[in-house]
Amino acid sequence: MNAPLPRSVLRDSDTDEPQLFQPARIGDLELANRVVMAPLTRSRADEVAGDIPGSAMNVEYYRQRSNAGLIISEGTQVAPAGKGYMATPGIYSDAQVEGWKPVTQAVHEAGSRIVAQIWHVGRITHPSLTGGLHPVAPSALAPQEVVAYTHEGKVEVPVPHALSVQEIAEVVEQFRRGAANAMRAGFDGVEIHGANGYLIDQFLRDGANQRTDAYGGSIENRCRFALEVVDAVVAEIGAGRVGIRLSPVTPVNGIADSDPQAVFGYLVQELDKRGIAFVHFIEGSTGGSRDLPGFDYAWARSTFRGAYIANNGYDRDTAIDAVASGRADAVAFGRAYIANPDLVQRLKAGAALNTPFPQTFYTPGPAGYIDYPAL
Ligand code: 8OZ
Repeated sequence: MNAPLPRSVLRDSDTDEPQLFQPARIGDLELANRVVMAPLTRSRADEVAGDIPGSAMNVEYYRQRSNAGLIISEGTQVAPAGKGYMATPGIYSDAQVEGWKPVTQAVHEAGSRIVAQIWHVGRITHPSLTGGLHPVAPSALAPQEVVAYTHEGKVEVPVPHALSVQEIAEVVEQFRRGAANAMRAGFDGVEIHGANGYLIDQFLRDGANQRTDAYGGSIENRCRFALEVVDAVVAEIGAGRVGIRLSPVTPVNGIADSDPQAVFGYLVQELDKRGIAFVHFIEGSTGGSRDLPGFDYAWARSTFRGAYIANNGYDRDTAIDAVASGRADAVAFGRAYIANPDLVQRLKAGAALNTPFPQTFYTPGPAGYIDYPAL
């Protein structure tokens, strides 16, 4: 796994190309360039067979995008209860591991690297998506104004079950097993999904976590679950193959917090101590404004000694500048990668980008998935 890149890919950095397009090392991973494909839920796994990825269409989608130095897979649930949307792939069953293998193989054959985004949605789901399992969360608080998209249409999410300490340990174990499975499936590592109001984020925030035990209250206690997940995953696969995605100020999925700088400031310092490969920051509001106040990303960049992957609303010029100026080690593109399978070639050439079609982001089938044209 992660054999040295061929010389043709790992060039000397003596070209006049922007650094964004030059090789880099992130943790244990050697990347051909610093363009990252962000994790993107596409809802095209085989749900009937058991949330299994790896259809010919899934393989082709990732193969087309293997120009990225690093691909972060779509969110992949570590357990049935961690699923919150239709047809998202899992990483807990042997069949799912087998399903991922042709995906990781195709990406490696194209000279790219791929980590699995391991995910638990917590309270952002409904029993009709989890095989009847009730949603779980740090506290029995329903998120405000959140609906689940099910086969029966939009439904309100129920008040979740507050996890017991024993159940928290079981979820940590599910993340650990997800990381082990990711390595068995040929991934180069994992990104822990700590963003966007899902289970880890729910523990971090005082708007969702009102526990009075060791997992709630103080900032240290609210960060405990996230750090136990990180520690378990690091123990399983090594710190050099582990990253985490965070969205300190994103208000989605009913998440709210009184002091993101304090919570994420502590968390970043603890992540730094653990020597993980990267932190992946959604700067501002996921998919929206970058100008939301509340967290100092430059501070995080200078505090965390691993790689800093920047995300949210970057274009060619701002991405080139972020890496050239040292504000980021790499830049992740989400919607641009949905619509532009050859994004790196287009960015290098300064070519126009295709327009993404939101109406096919989460629909089954190849339309809007593998049929966006390359240059
Ligand atoms: C869009 C649709 C479904 C899921 C996230 C995993 O917000 C997601 C997601 C995004 O991180």
